[in-house]
Amino acid sequence: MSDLPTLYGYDPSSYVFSVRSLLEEKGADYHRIPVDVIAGEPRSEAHRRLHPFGKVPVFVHGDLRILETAAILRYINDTFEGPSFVPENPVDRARMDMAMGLHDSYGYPAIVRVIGYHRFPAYSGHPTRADVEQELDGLHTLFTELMRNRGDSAFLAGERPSLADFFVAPACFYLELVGESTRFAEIPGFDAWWQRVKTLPGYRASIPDLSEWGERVEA
Ligand SMILES: N[C@@H](CCC(=O)N[C@@H](CS)C(=O)NCC(=O)O)C(=O)O
Repeated sequence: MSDLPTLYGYDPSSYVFSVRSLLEEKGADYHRIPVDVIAGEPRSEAHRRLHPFGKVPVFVHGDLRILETAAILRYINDTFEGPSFVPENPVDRARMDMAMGLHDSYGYPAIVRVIGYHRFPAYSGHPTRADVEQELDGLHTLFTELMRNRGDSAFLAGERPSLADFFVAPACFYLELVGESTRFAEIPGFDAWWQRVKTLPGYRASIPDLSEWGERVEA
């Protein structure tokens, strides 16, 4: 399986952002095939042959097709050269998996509503300000729990960055972008962690070009 892998994705997608961050950290070479989420391309018949639920990212390597960002991140971590971002000890691995699971279950759906309110209301079902406040309350609970899980560690699951940091970082990027992140600064440890993550080269190199949204974000 020596062929270059292919990432089907939409750069602004937070999940695709995570995958690109890890590929950058690994220094991996790969093909990119854009699939425009806002234009509805993931739901096309062609894309559904790759992902029956019409989502990105999809990662193809040789005969292997991987769906689900957590699985893609694990595969990239385990298969490509470069440092590992999966902690060796089981306690930190559990903390990493827990952070990723919490973000998937309680973070991502809220992020879509909050960002959608500001940038793509039709795509996210025209949330009201009251909906956004409710989602931000949920995100406050999530980040509080993530910081509790982090404890005194520098990163979400230990002293070194793990898959969890790359998984959660895009959510924080977007909350900051739309001016909804100030309330999280009061959560003990949150800001110190977030400023640390922002220095990671893979994260910085993967900040999406949002010019189609009329935005320009510096790394
Ligand atoms: N559980 C999936 C979620 C993927 C997902 O929700 N992707 C969004 C973009 S961030 C998407 O493709 N949305 C297209 C749509 O719903 O039309 C994963 O971990 O990869």
